[in-house]
Amino acid sequence: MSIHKTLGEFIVEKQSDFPHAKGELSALLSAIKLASKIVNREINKAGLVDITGASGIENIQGEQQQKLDMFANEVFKNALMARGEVCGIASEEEDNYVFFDNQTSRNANYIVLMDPLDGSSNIDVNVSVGTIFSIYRRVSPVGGPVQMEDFLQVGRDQVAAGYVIYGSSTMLVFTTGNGVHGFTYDPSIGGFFLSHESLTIPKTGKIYSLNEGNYIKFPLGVKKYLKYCQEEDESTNRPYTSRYIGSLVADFHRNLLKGGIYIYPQTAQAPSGKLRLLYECNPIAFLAEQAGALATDGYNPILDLKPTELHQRVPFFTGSPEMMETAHHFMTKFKES
Ligand code: P6P
Repeated sequence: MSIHKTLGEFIVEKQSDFPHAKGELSALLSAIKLASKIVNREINKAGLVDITGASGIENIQGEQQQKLDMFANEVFKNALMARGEVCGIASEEEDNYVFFDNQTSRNANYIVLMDPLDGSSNIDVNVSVGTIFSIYRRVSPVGGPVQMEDFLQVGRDQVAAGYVIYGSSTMLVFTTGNGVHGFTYDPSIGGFFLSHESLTIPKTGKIYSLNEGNYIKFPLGVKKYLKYCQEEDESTNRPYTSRYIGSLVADFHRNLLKGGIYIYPQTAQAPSGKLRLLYECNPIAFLAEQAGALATDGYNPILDLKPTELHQRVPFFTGSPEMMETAHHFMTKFKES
């Protein structure tokens, strides 16, 4: 009987592939594994206990914080602090960054940005949700408090990124710059086992994912691309298929496996786009490029954008390279001032 490789065994085997490993990154990913198991357990019984639904508290985005959002934030924050490899975190659920001011953590080399539970409004209706994380080496002096500059680094400087998808199965998908690898959780053993090594997105696909309810306010280039997807043309396998779960991690994960494109452009409610650059777009963009996909703001690579604010939003396009090229063509041709 073949036993799949655990995450820890995989990292040991690929030690040379993880230039930052030296055990620190392995310990950091191990903290993420532990936290995701705890969150997974709560999500799986969410319907049975009073932990679903809104907390009555708003986050900095002015959005209703779901109880599980806050629970997941505390679980990941505590797991990362306890492991001693991280000196600070930023989170969608925290107004500002958090310095881990204890003897061990303040001398740590890494910072983490995260969306602890993305798509959490889907939990009450039993739809897949996810955790997204982004890891950098700190740039401020080791031993002192973390600074905003540690968190406003360009996405291309990430040392690792990944997501946990809490779906029909729970998976941890991550990259350290040497490919994208997926580990599936076996609750009967309590471990993550290698199930998708070197994930690579199909060069093209037939799936487009965006919220067409926002059509009226889409940029003209998005409207033109959407109509392109819906036209009949056998030679290019059109019309494509619309698939939109409303959970970035779930939509991205499906498109990564099957090919496709995900777009969240500027809309009336979100004139700069809805998704956050630091802890949604940058980590997904790092994974995308490592898997042979592209990720842009409609014009420029996400990973080259210089962040200016912790919770800043950007338009987000990511998917199969040939589909992204076509979308880019329409965005450029019909660019509005
Ligand atoms: P809308 C979830 O709130 C999220 O941040 C992403 O996970 C998801 O793709 C998007 O927003 C859904 O937004 O406006 O279509 O409901």
